Amino acid sequence: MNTTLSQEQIGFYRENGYVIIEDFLTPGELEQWREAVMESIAGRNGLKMPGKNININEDDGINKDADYFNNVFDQLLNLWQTNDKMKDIMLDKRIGKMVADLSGVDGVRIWHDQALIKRPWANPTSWHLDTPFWSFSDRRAMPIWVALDDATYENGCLFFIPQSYKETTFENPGIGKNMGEIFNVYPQFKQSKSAAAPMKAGSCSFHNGLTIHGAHANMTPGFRRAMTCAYMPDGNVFNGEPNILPDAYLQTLKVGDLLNNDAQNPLIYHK
Ligand SMILES: O=C(O)CCC(=O)C(=O)O
Repeated sequence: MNTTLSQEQIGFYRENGYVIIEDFLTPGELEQWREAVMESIAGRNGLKMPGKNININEDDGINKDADYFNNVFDQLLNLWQTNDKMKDIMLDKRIGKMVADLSGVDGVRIWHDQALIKRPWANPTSWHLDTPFWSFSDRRAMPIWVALDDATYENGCLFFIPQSYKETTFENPGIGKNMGEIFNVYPQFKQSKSAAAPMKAGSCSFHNGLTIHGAHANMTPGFRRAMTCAYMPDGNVFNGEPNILPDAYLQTLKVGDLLNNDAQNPLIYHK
């Protein structure tokens, strides 16, 4: 795994709110990730995430326009909790260190992982923000997005609005079926030039959870598979948003409680 970040890459991330790391995985590691992801998805029998009784083709109560959203991608969350190979992959402290170096935080916890499988002819992923969906509010949180197939203009590569993370807030514009709805909330970015992020399989990106981003439709008969994981800086507290937290755990939480449960949000790196 290519986990060494140059000062230039860190500087680019801090300026633009995203960075692409070419050849993050070796060809052998890419095969291991693909195998683990597909095995863990098969083991789920359609269950979207542990702790909630929701299947991948059902309304999860989190995203608007379920009928449309379920044809954006198959979204399976917290595979690390139900598959040991995924646990080894996702809890890798070298990735935690990359997140700490990019964001400047001391400790990094997993918020949730997710496989995002754009099926043939899938809908586009509308422009959206990530952090406002989550149960904590931290401007430094971020996901990694690892391409398991070549992500191209044709099959649904990511796009970012550079520097948008410096101005967006924790208000959630959602992710509906109108591609550009977010620009009604952030009119200052209506004229912005987007940055495309085509990637070879095994490359990855990190983006700030407050960077406006989206993805093309899949205009091909093939799959565009990605494995992602969102990271929460250590020390964050519950903001009242249920998001993906298991119902049983939610019942024990009140706003302001520290999110330090290692069974749900393991600490994968600390300086
Ligand atoms: O894979 C996609 O289409 C979108 C990914 C995304 O929005 C994310 O990883 O935050």
